[in-house]
Amino acid sequence: MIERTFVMIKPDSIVRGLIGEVLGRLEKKGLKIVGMRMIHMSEAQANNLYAVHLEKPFFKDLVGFIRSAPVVVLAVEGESVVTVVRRVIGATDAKEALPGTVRGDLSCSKSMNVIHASDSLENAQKELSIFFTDSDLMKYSRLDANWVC
Ligand code: FUP
Repeated sequence: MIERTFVMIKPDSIVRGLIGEVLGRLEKKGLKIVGMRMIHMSEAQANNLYAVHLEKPFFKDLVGFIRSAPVVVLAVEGESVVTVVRRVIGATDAKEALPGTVRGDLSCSKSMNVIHASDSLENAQKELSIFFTDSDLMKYSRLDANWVC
């Protein structure tokens, strides 16, 4: 089934100059970027995105980190894209993330872990709606659509 998911290139990637590297991995996998914007996340957006972690001891640091520099927010479309992107990014704790995954190759940190992606279709829809309206999302076809996915 064609799905959409929310992906965010986090502040550590931006200040380390890794936007192209991270985007390239998604593109090379065959995933279609249908929305993309660089933003400095508002406190309201951060609280909304991480609402599930409100009571966690790391919540304040998490929001502080995510607002410490810009992020690139992405809407990504493809067959089973929620699961595919989660596999591409790897485990939350980058020390545990397997080589070959974005986090496994580019970080050793549990908090500054390069990239975020929604963990379910339900969360994808919720997270996309924090940053995008339907009219922000692009319609086009990748020429290699029948070759890579
Ligand atoms: P993930 O879905 O892989 O991004 O992981 P979680 O939703 O569990 O966590 C969201 C973010 O909180 C992580 F990307 C990093 C941060 N976090 C910490 O800083 N410390 C923790 O112990 C767990 C998560």
